[in-house]
Amino acid sequence: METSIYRNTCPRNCFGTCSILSYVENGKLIKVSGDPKHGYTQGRLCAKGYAYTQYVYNPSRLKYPILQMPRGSGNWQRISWDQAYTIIAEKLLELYNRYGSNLAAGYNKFSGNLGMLHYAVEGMFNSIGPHTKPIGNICASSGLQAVKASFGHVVSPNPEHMAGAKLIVIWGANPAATNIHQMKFIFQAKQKGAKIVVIDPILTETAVKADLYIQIKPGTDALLALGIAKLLIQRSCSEDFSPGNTVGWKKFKNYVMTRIALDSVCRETGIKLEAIEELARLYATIKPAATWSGLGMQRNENGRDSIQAINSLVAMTGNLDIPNGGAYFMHDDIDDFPLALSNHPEKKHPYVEASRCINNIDFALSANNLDDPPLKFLWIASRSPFSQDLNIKDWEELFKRLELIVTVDLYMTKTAKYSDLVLPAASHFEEDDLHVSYWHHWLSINQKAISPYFEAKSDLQIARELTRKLNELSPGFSTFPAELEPVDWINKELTPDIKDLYSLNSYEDLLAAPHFRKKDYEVPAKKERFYFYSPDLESNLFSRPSEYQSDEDCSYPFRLLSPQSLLKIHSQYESLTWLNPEPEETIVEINDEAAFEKGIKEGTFVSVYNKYGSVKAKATLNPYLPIGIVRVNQTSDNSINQLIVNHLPAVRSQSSSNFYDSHVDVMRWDETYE
Ligand SMILES: Nc1nc2c(c(=O)[nH]1)N[C@H]1C(S)=C(S)[C@@H](COP(=O)(O)OP(=O)(O)OC[C@H]3O[C@@H](n4cnc5c(=O)[nH]c(N)nc54)[C@H](O)[C@@H]3O)O[C@H]1N2
Ligand SMILES: Nc1nc2c(c(=O)[nH]1)N[C@H]1C(S)=C(S)[C@@H](COP(=O)(O)OP(=O)(O)OC[C@H]3O[C@@H](n4cnc5c(=O)[nH]c(N)nc54)[C@H](O)[C@@H]3O)O[C@H]1N2
Ligand code: SF4
Ligand SMILES: [Mo]
Repeated sequence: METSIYRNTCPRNCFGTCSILSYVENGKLIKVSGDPKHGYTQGRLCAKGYAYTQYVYNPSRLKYPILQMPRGSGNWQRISWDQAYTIIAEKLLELYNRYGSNLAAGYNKFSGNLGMLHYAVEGMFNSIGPHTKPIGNICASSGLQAVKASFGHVVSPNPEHMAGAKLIVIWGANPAATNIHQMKFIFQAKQKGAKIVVIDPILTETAVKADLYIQIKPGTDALLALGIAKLLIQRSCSEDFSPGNTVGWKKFKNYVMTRIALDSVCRETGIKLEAIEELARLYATIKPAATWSGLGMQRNENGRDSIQAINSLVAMTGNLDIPNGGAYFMHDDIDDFPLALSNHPEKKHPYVEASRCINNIDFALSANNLDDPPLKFLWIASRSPFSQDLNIKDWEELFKRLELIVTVDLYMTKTAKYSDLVLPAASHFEEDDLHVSYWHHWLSINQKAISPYFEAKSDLQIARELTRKLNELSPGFSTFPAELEPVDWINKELTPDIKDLYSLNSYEDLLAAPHFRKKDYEVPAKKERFYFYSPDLESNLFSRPSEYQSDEDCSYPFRLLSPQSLLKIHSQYESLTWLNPEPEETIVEINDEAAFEKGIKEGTFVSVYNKYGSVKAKATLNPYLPIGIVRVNQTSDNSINQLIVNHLPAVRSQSSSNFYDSHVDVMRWDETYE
């Protein structure tokens, strides 16, 4: 039997953006493997990647458009695509007539598929004119702001060069779970004698591989970095540092020397002076040092300060502009591209000038506050807010107000279950796309390798077909160029500049191999201008729960951390038995002494609760966890996010969502009243 091989790209919100070789026989995907031509992933996938054949043919995948009447009843009825488009188009037209514009219609989209053609959702909404538009990045804004404040723009060195570092300091990232390809480069460095340091409140899978593990109280990394800076200055280790092309060194130095007291650093961070001195010694004596600020560190109120302070430490140790050194976070190579779908011009409206933007960090609350006109129609794609967002009660309230909720997904998520209409999305093997990473610097193609599963369609195909229906019912309603094929959109991204940047002659080159961005990353920050961190004198760098939470919110004894886990991507992959053989349970890890005091034993059911609600979970005791912290996994149906409430005002729109700033208590389930 003949086997055809295609190039795909894993589209998940993950550092790897792995290039995949897909083996197809008789129109069926029979196997996937890593693409050896990809310089970063070097022919490997993670376990989730290798499970893609099960993901594609999983019987629980959505097959047809379905309509639920009434919403939340579980009474689903299969309908045709034409019926689905008619319901949606008639509602959009009716709302336009009722309110005089499309502002009552909006969408919420995040990170299910990061391919460039998935901006079809944005393009489709732009094409109907001003609407209600989500902005902001709940995952990474604080860190991106910090990197911009330090460098003036977003920069992150080539991660392959970490293999040549002699010291690797990982703050608040857990690559052994979240970025397994990076572990290869970390181990290569280690084999050559590099020292690895991990700073994390949890003894993670990465931390156990470190030479030095520093257990820090969440939210206090800025203080630790400044404490180290003080030691370096006191010991004249930074004397040969030349401020050169930097701004604010004197002010920073003065701040550190006058405002940072090492005894309070130890007290607030929970770290012994010996450990702080040891890290200072490593920074002072080993070069090049690669420093990595993880996304986990910026899910609290101090995230931005932490990353800026750490970047300053990197600069003062002379590690910015040397090969194999540098400050890692993530980059924005994607902004080199025209992003033709996302930037498809908004259709002009006679008097409404532009779309109404609401910030994703508080999407549901902001949407509930809209009244002129209220939000009545919501399109959800690549997103499951009921399991992944915070402030879930606001989502419940919003759903009550909406007249039509359409969710496009591959699986029946918790959010889909509360929707009126659910449309089956194609998997990445069933569509064409183009991908860049936010971590490495490779561009790769995603080829359509198989026909869509049952009646599934790509987000782009849905945009094209809905456009036709809208224009059939109301000519000219949408300006979306429905006639363009996926390859046309890919070619729009491959401008002469992009072809030059990635050494491409044409689209076809990408069918042969992923291409590397040729801009030189050898020297990470290349004598960049650098702005030293100078917190204003009033700023409070101590571990503080969000100032936007009440004292009562913070009165519960355990800080709730719920970072990512190895065999899942957020709420995805729960039903893949190759990865998760048992039905996914909510697990709470608790320090054994803290558990003993509460009469909680290994494996018993407990209630994790605060004033916002309670989640039933199975307890597991972890003697390495600090007494004041519990760790809970992210699950789809019984999501711990029900307990995460944190309203940031609009002025804080540049922040990530503070997923790790909430507090809870835990009690035995048999002691609860339920
Ligand atoms: N397998 C898998 N991989 C993934 C994902 C997934 O769901 N599964 N998700 C992807 C996405 S979207 C993201 S954003 C990334 C995130 O990946 P990472 O950057 O690794 O971030 P997290 O997993 O959120 O958290 C990393 C660590 O930060 C620690 N931490 C929490 N608060 C603090 C603090 O105040 N200071 C310090 N020093 N550490 C702290 C946590 O204990 C945790 O161990 O992973 C991506 N990769
Ligand atoms: N408690 C807690 N909550 C968190 C975090 C945490 O650390 N702790 N991390 C946060 C972070 S870092 C992130 S990035 C967010 C992630 O938040 P989301 O982006 O909402 O997370 P996912 O679970 O990945 O959900 C994406 C959905 O998109 C669907 N999908 C996949 N491909 C496609 C496609 O091609 N088209 C369409 N229409 N849908 C598709 C998937 O099936 C899935 O249901 O979660 C945040 N929530
Ligand atoms: S989940 Fe991440 S590491 Fe795994 S295959 Fe996809 S991009 Fe690669
Ligand atoms: Mo994320």
